[in-house]
Amino acid sequence: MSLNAESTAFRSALEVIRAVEPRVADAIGAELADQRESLKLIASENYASPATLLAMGNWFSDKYAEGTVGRRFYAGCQNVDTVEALAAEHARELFGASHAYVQPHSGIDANLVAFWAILADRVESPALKKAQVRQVNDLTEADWFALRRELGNQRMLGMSLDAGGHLTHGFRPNISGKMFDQRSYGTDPATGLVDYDKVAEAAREFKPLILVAGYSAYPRKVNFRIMREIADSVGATFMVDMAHFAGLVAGKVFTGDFDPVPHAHIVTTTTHKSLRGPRGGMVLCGPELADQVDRGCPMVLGGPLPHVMAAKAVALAEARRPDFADYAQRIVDNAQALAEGLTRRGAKLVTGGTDNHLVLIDVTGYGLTGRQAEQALLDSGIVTNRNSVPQDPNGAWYTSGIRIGTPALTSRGLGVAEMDQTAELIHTVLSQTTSGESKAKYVLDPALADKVSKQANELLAGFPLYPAVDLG
Ligand code: DSN
Repeated sequence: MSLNAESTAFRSALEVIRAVEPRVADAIGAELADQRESLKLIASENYASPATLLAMGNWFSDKYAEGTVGRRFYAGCQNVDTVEALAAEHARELFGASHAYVQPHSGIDANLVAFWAILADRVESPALKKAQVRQVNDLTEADWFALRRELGNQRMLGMSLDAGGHLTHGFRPNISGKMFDQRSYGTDPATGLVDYDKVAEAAREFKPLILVAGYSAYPRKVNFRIMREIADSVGATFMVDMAHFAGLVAGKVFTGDFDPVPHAHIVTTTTHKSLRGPRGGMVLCGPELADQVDRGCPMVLGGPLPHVMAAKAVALAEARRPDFADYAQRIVDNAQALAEGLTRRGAKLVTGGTDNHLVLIDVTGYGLTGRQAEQALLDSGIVTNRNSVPQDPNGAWYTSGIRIGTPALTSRGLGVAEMDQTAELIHTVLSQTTSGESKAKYVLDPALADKVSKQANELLAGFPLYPAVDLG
């Protein structure tokens, strides 16, 4: 696509918006400027392609399309059917899945759809069975009471939050922690790695209905073949939330035992992290759960977002191109270079390194809390987020870790040499910051923050973001 086409498209869109509410047009332009200037190391963020972004701004946004392809609760969905079917086809082909449901609006939504499908498939509830075969009017108040009782308090075993698990895997602040009786498996205190024997032991004791694997802050691969064996040994449904590493699965960096799709009963993901698509979610599964998954809307989800499904189709088509595999490999090469650069300079990393797209620095090694480190880095033009580390002494708010990820900078074209420079900037800030009088306060010389910020900008200058987009 030529420079002119992209610039013209975005300039024209902003001109149309500006005529109605100029402050929105200004904010959109300012967001691009901010993203261009910051060293974005948030492990869950990326930069979608112009084609993906443009596919979202159109008339599909105006359409209701509850139901599934060819079976809608609204008339006139033929074009929505086209894009939903395309997105699902690309997803199936890309991941080798027999079924793909591309309607979830986010990762939380995708997980709720999966939980519903597993409950509906697995829980022995006569009332639920009646409700499923559309005899809802025949259900008595006692049936409904029984249905709620039978669906509630089912058991889920997932990775603990401080080991890198996700809030939606049964933790109290999320609805999954209120729906399910949850237990966690952690990581080995000495190595920081998942101890599969301990997971098996926890599964034998707890006998979960659902065994969940997947993480948002674990810097290593998970062996999904072993996890499936553990699930099978206790009759659990094995669910993998691959939101963080979907791009590495798509790009065939995670294969064999480390590709969740052949091993899990059901796989959920977001589409906007390492997969580099629009903000949204997706569920992959085999034929056994497909019917229940397809009930996601209106069972769990609000009306699908056809404009986002159009963008998912575009992004998934991009991920099927050979150059995406190269991108995925560079994400991991960059994360490993960043980990090596930090370790060489004395940083303490959870598990001592990384196999994936993220690195978790234990900032207690610098005498800081995660919150202090996050803000000091932000003052210096480096955008990261604080994160718990295993057995975190500072709790989930202040934390003791900084999570950094490479999908976004890799999309910009930065490589291993620039990762070493990035490690130097991060280490400089963290080693020059001292703890203040509270877990949130810190002392950092503003001149140093300014100097690092300028160096970060110089580093980025060689790798322009959206180089073909000139907003004028
Ligand atoms: N918020 C995402 C992350 O940053 O990992 C997960 O939901």
